[in-house]
Amino acid sequence: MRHDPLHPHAHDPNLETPAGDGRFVLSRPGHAPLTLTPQDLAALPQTSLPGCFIVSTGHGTSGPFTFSGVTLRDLLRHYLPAGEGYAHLEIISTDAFGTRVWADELHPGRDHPILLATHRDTLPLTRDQGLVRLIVPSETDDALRQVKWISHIHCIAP
Ligand SMILES: Nc1nc2c(c(=O)[nH]1)N[C@H]1C(S)=C(S)[C@@H](COP(=O)(O)O)O[C@H]1N2
Ligand SMILES: [Mo]
Repeated sequence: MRHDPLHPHAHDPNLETPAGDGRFVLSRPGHAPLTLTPQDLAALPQTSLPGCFIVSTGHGTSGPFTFSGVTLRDLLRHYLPAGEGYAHLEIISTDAFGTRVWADELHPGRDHPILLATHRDTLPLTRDQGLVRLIVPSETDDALRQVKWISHIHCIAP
């Protein structure tokens, strides 16, 4: 199979915090890209996920943390015009890491939603902690989907 840079099998976490202020670009098929800030996220419905662990094969497990922010589902409900579908999302970071999130992972029946976290244990995420970080509670192996320093979210058309 072709190597997919957004689906690595192993990865050493980047220890060098990239520059940035947490703003990221949301691109949607057929629309102009939008630049969003942590302040924009604060205006959307907030969700808290207690009991999150970051499980790194390289440097051990940290947590439990309560991450809070906006679910990806609520973000898309707000910014994607009603009825517009997408097949999956590419979540890309400033340091060119990332993951894919499939539309069915955002199904409302899921009890552990995927979160765009802006806070950890009620405090804003620091730059070292990722500023805006994807939290995928179902990923408990090697933290490969817990993407820090989000810079782009691309909605990919079906
Ligand atoms: N942007 C970005 N996010 C990333 C990584 C990375 O290199 N860049 N590494 C991942 C891996 S492999 C691990 S183990 C965790 C480390 O997260 P921590 O610093 O909170 O322990 O971040 C994940 N998210
Ligand atoms: Mo990791």
